[in-house]
Amino acid sequence: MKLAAAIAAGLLALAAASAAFAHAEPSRATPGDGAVLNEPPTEIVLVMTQDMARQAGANDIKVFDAAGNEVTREAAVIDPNDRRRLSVALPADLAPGEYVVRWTTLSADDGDTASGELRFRYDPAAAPSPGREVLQESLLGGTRRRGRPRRRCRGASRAERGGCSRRPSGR
Ligand SMILES: [Cu+2]
Repeated sequence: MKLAAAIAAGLLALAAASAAFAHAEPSRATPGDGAVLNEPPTEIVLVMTQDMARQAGANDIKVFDAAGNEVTREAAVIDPNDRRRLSVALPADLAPGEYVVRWTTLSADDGDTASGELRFRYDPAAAPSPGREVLQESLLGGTRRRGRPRRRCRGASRAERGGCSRRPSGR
């Protein structure tokens, strides 16, 4: 009983600290930042550090080619079962080249907006590299995921499995 209260207090403190210092920023990215891919990616998936507010247009991912032209043709969507997971489909005819992934979010936790960009390269001839798939650890990820069904882990991409399994924090 006493221990449970102490744990609850600790989680509240952690939640407060997280709300004060963090926004809904990518903790995991697929493809990873700086990835070199031999096959064109079919979608961009970002898992955020905080829940996103379900508000039209507030959360989005736009992908631009090296000339600055947007290649994404639809708006990003928040996973109906996971308010931290934002994804957008990429056109099947993506040309080889460098791409910039610009994301923007509205946090459901504290109402803060955030934005940033990641990069990947699609080059059929280059040595492939996964890039940085883990961008930062989610402060609340461990507590929020407890007790949730884990079906997202099954058959999911590498980055998503990383989000489900418990890895040492060094990664
Ligand atoms: Cu914030």
